[in-house]
Amino acid sequence: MSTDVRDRPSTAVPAPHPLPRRVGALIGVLAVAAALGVAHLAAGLVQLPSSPYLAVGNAFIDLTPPWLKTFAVDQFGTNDKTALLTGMALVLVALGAGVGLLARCDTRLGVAGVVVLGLVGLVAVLTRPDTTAVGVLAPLVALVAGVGALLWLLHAARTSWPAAVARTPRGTVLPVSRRTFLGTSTAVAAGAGVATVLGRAAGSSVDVAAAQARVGTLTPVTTLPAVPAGADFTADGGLPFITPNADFYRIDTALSVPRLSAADWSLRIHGMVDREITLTLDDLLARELVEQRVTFTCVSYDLGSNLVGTADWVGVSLRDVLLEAGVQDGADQIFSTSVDGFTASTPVDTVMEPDRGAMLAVNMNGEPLPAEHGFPVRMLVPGLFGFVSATKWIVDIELTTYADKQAYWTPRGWSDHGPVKQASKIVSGSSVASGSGFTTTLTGAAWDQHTGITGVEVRLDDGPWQPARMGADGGRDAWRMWRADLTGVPAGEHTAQCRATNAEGTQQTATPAPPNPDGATGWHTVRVKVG
Ligand SMILES: Nc1nc2c(c(=O)[nH]1)N[C@H]1C(S)=C(S)[C@@H](COP(=O)(O)O)O[C@H]1N2
Ligand SMILES: [Mo]
Repeated sequence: MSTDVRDRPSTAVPAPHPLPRRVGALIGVLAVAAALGVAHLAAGLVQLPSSPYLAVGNAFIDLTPPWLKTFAVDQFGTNDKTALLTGMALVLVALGAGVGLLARCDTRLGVAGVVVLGLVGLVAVLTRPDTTAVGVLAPLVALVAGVGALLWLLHAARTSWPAAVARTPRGTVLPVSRRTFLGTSTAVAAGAGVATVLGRAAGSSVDVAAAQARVGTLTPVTTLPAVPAGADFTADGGLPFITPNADFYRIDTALSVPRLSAADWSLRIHGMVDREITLTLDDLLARELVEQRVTFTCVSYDLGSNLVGTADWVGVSLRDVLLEAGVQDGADQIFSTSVDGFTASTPVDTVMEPDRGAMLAVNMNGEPLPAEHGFPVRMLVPGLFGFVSATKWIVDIELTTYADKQAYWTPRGWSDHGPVKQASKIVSGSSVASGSGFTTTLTGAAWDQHTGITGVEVRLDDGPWQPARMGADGGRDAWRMWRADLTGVPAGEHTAQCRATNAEGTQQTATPAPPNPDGATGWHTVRVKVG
């Protein structure tokens, strides 16, 4: 692609020839990549979740209007975060290319473009609830790296594309060497990659495993009996009664899992209390520990979805801690805050019920809380949806009023009270030929935490309701498994439905309601293929 200009008059001053467009675009993309790589590294080194990339993503999540959030979850389900990060990456590639095209024509414009992108990252980091003064380091260093990479690449490119440089006094073009640009761009790309990888490694170097080992296996004063035999129907395709930690659903507003060391953690209890209390992990573990078997449900549970699971939790009574602090008259809201800025509004009345079992949990299924589920400490209240009660990585509890403070989901169109809704779902269906038709076996789960489930009925094709065989009762705060064998089912497609009855004799309502604003209702309905 070298241009032969020897036949032109040697005195002519060529107009500054812009670089090929694709080179300009590539330069912009690489400069943005360099900035992000350096940002990751800086964020990792200062051990803070201050990576501008994640901060922009988090800010985006927090600012997402409810309709867009619903759309994203509908489209991508629990992959909505991957979709967001991928979308952001594509947008950044486009913006980087745009900046590069500007820089190709006018260096100053390109620099201005990088600065604008850098400032967006800086603002996002500054508005994160978990940013400290040192947290602005990452976006600032990133900005410098981005501008530096842009200038370096432009220089290399202009050296490499002869038409873009002025001629030598003798009128001959400089030797054509694309190698300069190739070398520089490879160096920038490799540097960005290495910085990202190192940043990740540094960022995850808070040794959660060591901190978890310190919590170890705890000895509660009240331990649970083993899950009764016959509590589940896993052999028939049903769910296990206890959900393994690795399979337990996860809901996080933030993009990265906070990694706390046990030594750094403390919980402040303040606001409308007689005595403010600050608890360290040692303080907490020195208290009386209790164990409870509790089923968690997310308010986003939609008929049949997997946003429900059961674990054995060990922790301390939240009521006892609050009795020590002395809740003042008029306080009706427990406002809990996570280290990542998530907040939940929990009714004081519910938590202060003597037999409610609201707790600050430190163990999940015999292990220290996994980082994903809130290590070192999370809150939980049997019978309330997670979004109003189950704050992970909890660091602050303020006694206040609903009139004074709104938690994370409230302004986003969700209820500020969240008792779980009585529900049942079909988990599996299988059929075997018997006689002239088939026997169809359905398994499922039913829950109405803090009340308990006594029965489940199933039906096919709006036929008569038939009682299911109930799994052994694992306690009123846990779900109950069921299995039903429907006989004489003809081959073909059928509609199966289930409904539960709770310990108060209330039958699960048929009235359908979506998850928003305070939980889904209705009968779970599935199509089963027989034969
Ligand atoms: N810090 C923090 N805590 C949180 C959330 C969150 O996004 N951030 N989500 C809540 C919601 S909506 C639910 S349903 C439960 C889920 O807990 P899990 O992720 O351990 O299953 O955690 C609650 N606690
Ligand atoms: Mo949730």
